[in-house]
Amino acid sequence: MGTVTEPAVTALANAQPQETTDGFHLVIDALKLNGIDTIFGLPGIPITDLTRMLQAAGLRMISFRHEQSAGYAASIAGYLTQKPGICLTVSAPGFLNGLTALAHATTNCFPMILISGSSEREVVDLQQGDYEEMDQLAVAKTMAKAAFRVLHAEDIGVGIARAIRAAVSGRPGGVYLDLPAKLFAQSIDAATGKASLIKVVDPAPRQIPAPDAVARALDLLKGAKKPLIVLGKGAAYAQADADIASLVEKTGIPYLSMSMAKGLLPDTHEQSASAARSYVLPEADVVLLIGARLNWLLSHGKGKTWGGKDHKAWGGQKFIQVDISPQEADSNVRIDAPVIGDIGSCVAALLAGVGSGWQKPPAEWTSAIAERKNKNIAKMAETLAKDPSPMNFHSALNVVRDIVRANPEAMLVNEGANALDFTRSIVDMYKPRKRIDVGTWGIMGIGMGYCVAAAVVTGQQVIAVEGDSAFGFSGMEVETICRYNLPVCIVIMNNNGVYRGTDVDPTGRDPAPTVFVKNARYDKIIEAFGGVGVNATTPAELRRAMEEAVKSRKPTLINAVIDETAGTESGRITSLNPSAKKKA
Ligand code: ADP
Ligand code: TPW
Ligand code: MG
Repeated sequence: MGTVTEPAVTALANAQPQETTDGFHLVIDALKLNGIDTIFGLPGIPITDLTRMLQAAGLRMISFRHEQSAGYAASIAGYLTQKPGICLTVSAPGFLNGLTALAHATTNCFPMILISGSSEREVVDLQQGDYEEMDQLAVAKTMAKAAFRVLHAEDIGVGIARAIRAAVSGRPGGVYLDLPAKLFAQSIDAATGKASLIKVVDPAPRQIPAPDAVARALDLLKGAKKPLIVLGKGAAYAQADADIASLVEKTGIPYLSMSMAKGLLPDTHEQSASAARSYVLPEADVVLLIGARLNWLLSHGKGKTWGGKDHKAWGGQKFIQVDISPQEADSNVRIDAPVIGDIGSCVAALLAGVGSGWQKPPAEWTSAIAERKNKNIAKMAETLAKDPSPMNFHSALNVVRDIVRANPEAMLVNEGANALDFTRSIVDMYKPRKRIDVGTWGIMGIGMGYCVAAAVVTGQQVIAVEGDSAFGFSGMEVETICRYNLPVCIVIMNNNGVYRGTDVDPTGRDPAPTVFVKNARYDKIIEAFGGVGVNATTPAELRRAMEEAVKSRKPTLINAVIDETAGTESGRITSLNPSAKKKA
């Protein structure tokens, strides 16, 4: 032991106790500084203390039963708020459970950040078998718009700033942020730490379209005899609702809403051509796409749906595409007039060009649409008025339709196959961003995570219409809904299985792969956690239960007993099933 010399002792005694901060606090401060107020996640090593400290710091920490649901919640929170939704998980398995949602966010163009704790770098990199060892950054890169790792406390500010910018700027998407365990405990000088944080200025900069691109689009639109507007969820995300409605109304052009764009204008709008979709797609001559990709959901812009001779043939339409991604145009068919920029700026520019003297589309076009539309609506009204026993999708959804009409502010969550397709076509939406569903992938499992996020982010009543199979993917989150006492009313369209409940194992040994326990009582699940469970076998019972749920705002699960023969294979997309040449 050396002896301490006299001057050193004096220096030690005179030094101010240095104020320090650590990785935990810097992460929290950086998130707060950027207006993040809610985290969706699931605790465990190395982030347990972070979840506690986030809560203590006044952020809302919503704790789930499975990371996938937390991730879906974060993804849709991003869609609803234009701020990145944050999902927080533990290492390897927790990270992987969150990864599906990260990929989903990227695919759907939702801004989300998956923050996962990770194990010790030098052990992971030498593959020496650390606790929950995995090279998470490498895995995430393939499914995220961007992926970052922070190794030093001084870099936390930059890491979070980059993650936010990457998630919300340009085409939004999923971002991965890797925070190794050791980072959280690193301590640095508090003033240095504070100075290292970045409040992101203008995270999603406006992108103004080029005037010549706007002029080209307007020229094309002006010459159209049978114009059509297609609104996608990018248009809903952009929150340019008033200008989009003006553009539609000033031009008088009929429009179609993609699933999550329903309600951008009320579905009951006279220019809505949804009830004549199969007529307008092949007939239209110029199509203006706003925030909608020509992917499988629009039959790739070609083939028979669009009037083409065979499944790959172009139907002859000219396309104008408004999108923030310059690479989207021509991905499936020729885009004659790409308008690249943010939808708010693009629609404003188009509106300015439309002015006041715009020639509305020829009456032959709009009246031909109206004729088909009215016929289809009348046919649907007839079907909806029937009261078969047992209840079918139509008679049950007729009730949901009325409840949503009476509560237009309510959020509607929807997943399943028939339960999805029938709800989309039967239940009208009246306000923007109220319908959230399976999205671009047609993914099952978003249900309860979306319910939690929708309730937390909007404070509105949530109504979920769930296939019995779809519900199973996230059903345990019913406990989360009860724990946070959220105003969620889940309606399970229980037809005893995937698509329908009638299949049998030809060998007679097991249940068929698509069939579940018959007459299951899903309503009992929520009772285990103090929620309200109702078994509804008639539309009247369903109506009473839904009205009560909306009035009380209590977590409610209604088991709607649906005729097990009512559904069709894959709902509306039967044609996408590969058909076996040789039957089993
Ligand atoms: P849908 O499934 O409803 O047809 P898609 O997910 O296919 O919608 O398309 C959404 C499109 O919207 C994407 O191509 C995306 O780049 C675009 N987009 C998202 N946000 C914006 C925005 N703010 N401005 C412009 N385009 C956007
Ligand atoms: C993650 C495949 C598409 S729809 C569906 C499955 C399993 C369930 C349909 O049954 P449900 O609806 O919900 O009872 P209904 O009304 O037709 O009876 N795994 C994932 N995503 C998808 N899309 C599937 C499987 C699928
Ligand atoms: Mg089912």
